[in-house]
Amino acid sequence: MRWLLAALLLLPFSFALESTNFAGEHPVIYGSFIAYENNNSVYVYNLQSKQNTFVARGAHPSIFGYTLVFDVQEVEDINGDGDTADSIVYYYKINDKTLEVAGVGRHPFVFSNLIVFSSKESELGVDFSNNGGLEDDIIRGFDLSNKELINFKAVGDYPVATKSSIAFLTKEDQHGFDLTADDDKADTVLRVLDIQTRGVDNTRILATPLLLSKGTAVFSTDKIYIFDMKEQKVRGLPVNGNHPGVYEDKVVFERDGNLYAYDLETLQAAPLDIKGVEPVLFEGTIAFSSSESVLGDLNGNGVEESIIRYSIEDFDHLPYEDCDSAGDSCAGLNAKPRKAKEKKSDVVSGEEITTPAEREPTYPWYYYALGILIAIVILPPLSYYGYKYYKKRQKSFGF
Ligand SMILES: [Ca+2]
Ligand SMILES: [Ca+2]
Ligand SMILES: [Ca+2]
Ligand SMILES: [Ca+2]
Repeated sequence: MRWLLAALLLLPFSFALESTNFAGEHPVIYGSFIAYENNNSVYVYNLQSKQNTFVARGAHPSIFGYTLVFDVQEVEDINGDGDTADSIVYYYKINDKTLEVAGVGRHPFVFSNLIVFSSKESELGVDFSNNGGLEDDIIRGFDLSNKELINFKAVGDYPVATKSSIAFLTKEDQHGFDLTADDDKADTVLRVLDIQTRGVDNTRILATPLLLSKGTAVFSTDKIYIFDMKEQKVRGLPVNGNHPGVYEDKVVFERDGNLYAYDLETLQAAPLDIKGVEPVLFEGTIAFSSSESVLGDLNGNGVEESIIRYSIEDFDHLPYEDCDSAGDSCAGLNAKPRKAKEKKSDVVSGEEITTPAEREPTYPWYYYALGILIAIVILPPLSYYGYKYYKKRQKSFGF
């Protein structure tokens, strides 16, 4: 009977750590497609067919559905304006293999039918920030449904978008205002534009470029933050890490060359036992890049590169822990949540920052009773087979 239970527990998931064997960096993932950059070119890898496709020269890929967008610095005059000085935003339809120009700009992000990106005032010939110079970055868009360019006229860069709003980073010295009210113009601040009204909200939050999925954005300033696009609220997680990626209630990130998962429901972290950097997540698949300087020649070509790899994980059943005691496998990640209040300078007044340490449980007693009951029934077989699987997996990957 036990083998049957084990089979049933493992049936819905097929775990696998895989290498594409292709060199690359900065992966992004959507569905069964991983797009990435290598040697100033953009590629797309199909996880199902294992087919790797060269798309074009370019960088900074973003993917949604069958639409892949990226930017490229001109070598020849792509937009036909008589110079070779522009950065061009391309969009590529993976199913049709068509490549077209969205406009002059950089750092594109695609969501549904909208591509957002930034353009230099000098590329548009207008001083939108009214500071006498044409050096500033302006948020623009391209509507894929009618092929129209949209100028959102907001000073900023690194936009990400949902159906209703665009979040982006504004440098105070470009905008000309002390957005954080701390008597300097040296900060980079997260602002949010309402696509319908074109109104811009200043969140006063200091941020780095965001990764966004399903309305939740993440960024890291060593400590990891999540930003709710709708509520415009930031929440600091009690872990330190780099390059967080998010999908629904799971966050993945990198620390010291190792990959971790974080559960936003239980507020716990789990090591993935995988060497890699720049993780991104879609459903149960994490894509990342792994250095051969750490793992050896993964693709056996005699050249030391970074290789695009991915792993299909059961993110709901990882060995999550609080990271607050020395015995925890994630102990070193602790961002000392109790000190979060003193770190208010990170997130300026007016913004709510909730740390797990301050959170009160809000469930009625019978949730706990039910939880204990479920634990009594399910935990012994689950931990038995979970541990066996975990050991087996450790063995099979060898690190
Ligand atoms: Ca040109
Ligand atoms: Ca200007
Ligand atoms: Ca300031
Ligand atoms: Ca190699």
